[in-house]
Amino acid sequence: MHLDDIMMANSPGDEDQTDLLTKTKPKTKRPPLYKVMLLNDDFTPMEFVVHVLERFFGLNHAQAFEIMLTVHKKGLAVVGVFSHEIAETKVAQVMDFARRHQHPLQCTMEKEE
Ligand code: TYC
Repeated sequence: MHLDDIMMANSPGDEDQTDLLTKTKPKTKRPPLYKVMLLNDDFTPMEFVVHVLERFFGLNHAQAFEIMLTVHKKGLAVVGVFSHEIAETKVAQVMDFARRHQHPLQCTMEKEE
């Protein structure tokens, strides 16, 4: 056995230097989540917003009233966090329901970072 062989040998678990750039990390990434938000406006009745929050977001009356008031006072609020597909469905349901009742209520979604 030469000295060079001893110096180059890798111990178990000690990878060769060339692997550092090529090794891939096992991907355990969860799918991204999306915040669904309601926006304030001057015309949609408060009770309509409360009804939307109960109907489409499964909130009880007290929770729905509280979030409605937050939107009213702050301009917007996150009303739930969902997968992309569920978030899109919620936004579409709210926008369609508001349009059918001729209220300008706006609902949007945004990727959660
Ligand atoms: N600002 C509205 C009003 O005073 C109430 C409102 C609350 C509208 C929340 C939209 O997302 C909203 N009638």
